[in-house]
Amino acid sequence: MSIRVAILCGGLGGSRLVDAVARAAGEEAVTAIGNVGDDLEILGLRVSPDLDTVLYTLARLLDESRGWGVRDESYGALGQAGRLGGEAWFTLGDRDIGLHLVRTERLRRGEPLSSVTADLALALGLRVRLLPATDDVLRTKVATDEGELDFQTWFVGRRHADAVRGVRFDGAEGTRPAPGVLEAIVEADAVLVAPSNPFVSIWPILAVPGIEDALRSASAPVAAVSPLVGGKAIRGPLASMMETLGHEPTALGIARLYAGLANVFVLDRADAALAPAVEALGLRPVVCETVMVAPESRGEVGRQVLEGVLA
Ligand code: FO1
Repeated sequence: MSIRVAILCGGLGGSRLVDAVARAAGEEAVTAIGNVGDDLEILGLRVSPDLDTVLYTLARLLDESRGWGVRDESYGALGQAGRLGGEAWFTLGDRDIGLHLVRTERLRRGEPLSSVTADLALALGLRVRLLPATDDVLRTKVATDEGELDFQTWFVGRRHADAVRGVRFDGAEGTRPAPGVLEAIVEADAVLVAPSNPFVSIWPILAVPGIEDALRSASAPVAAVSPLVGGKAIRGPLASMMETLGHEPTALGIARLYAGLANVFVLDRADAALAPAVEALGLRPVVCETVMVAPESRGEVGRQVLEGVLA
């Protein structure tokens, strides 16, 4: 019988782990549960960056050097919108806009995000199951010294230059897990928390009532993969966020965030010396290869992570 792996994911690190496990165990083995706190409405379009990064990564369409959007893009539509006075600070390529048009139209007709996402995945030829954490509206807000900012205003508009003082998930209390999310967690042979930013990629998933409880009651191992390697994030502002939010910017600092929620912690070989301290937190450490920048490296990382977590 094939295994079933549920992966909580957001952003680039999330999409890479989904790809890694899909390469190692087969796409059908994977249910990816994606963050929607980064979603935005811009130029009348509904954009779901973290879901799209998973779709584009698996469909081999991602611009791997930027880590978002479609490779070999053109920007005719956005250029024209900008010349006509529209918002052009959030870079939407022409092919990407095509996907947003389809999603937006179907959402306006009243279809839930989960069924639209499932159809997009199917149309792209994917066999991974990709679920938004919720079909309801939940938006990440970032507290800074300049006041509270929408996630993408902080991240893209202001290039995440403002120190983060806190994070909040607007609307989370009223949301429900999307269909299939709780079942995927409860029925999995392994639940993985991807090497995504805990504060703005994983916490918004756990903010959906019911998801954290499902993780805590899962009979399968729940394993968090460290997004910090040698004290640095592969990409993005996580290391500086750890500091401004009062946490040690190392894999051990990440392990402390997940203690009590996960029971396994995967850390890179570069951080092997931290394994005893991770164990002292009550997390079983798995030390293996975790860097997945090169697509060709991912199958082996997926294999090592699964082997360690299921041991
Ligand atoms: N990130 C940027 O740094 N600048 C952009 O202009 C930008 C546009 C964009 C368009 C579509 C999409 O799916 C993602 C996009 N991203 C952009 C990335 C994205 O905002 C963030 O990486 C994630 O939300 C963080 O997980």
